[in-house]
Amino acid sequence: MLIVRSSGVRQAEVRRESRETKIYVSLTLMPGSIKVSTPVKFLNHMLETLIFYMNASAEVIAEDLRGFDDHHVVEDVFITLGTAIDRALGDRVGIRRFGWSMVPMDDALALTAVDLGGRAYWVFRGSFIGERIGDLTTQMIPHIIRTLAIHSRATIHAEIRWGENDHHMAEALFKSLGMSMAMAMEYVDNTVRSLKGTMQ
Ligand SMILES: [Mn+2]
Repeated sequence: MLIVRSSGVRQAEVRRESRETKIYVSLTLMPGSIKVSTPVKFLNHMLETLIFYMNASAEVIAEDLRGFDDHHVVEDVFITLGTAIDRALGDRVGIRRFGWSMVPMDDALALTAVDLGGRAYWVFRGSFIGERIGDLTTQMIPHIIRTLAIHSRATIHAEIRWGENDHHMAEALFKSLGMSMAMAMEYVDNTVRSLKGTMQ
């Protein structure tokens, strides 16, 4: 069951419930309070980072009804957050559309570029040293990029250029993604930034 409610004020509330997970996302594209609660602790850290650098405020609550591993809840959180971003952007008229950033964190360097023109595509380059960071499996990180791109209808190119510490590499990536999204989502003027005349 998918219930979507949105208004014209860059805000969306999305609930996604299945036999595997229950997800609630309330998103406003303005800085403010950030409340994140999922069973995957390192995911909470990355979600708070992403939302903060996206200049957004949000409440993200996730429950895992089966508890097999981190896969279902991580994927379903990003399906729901991506849907909320899509709804909050509405017709996308007036946004900058493109955003990019390169972010270091000590040893790690991450770069991302996004296009919010309405077409989903994703490229991820990079590799982690270990199989998990805390309770998040590192193979879910490229999967997050893919899921977010599909459901927010964004093109996302993401690269972890180098690094020696998986926590730093992941955190630099989510900071960079947040900054690129903030830049692309920023309202510029009342024009459609496409020669085609529409971003639908
Ligand atoms: Mn950290």
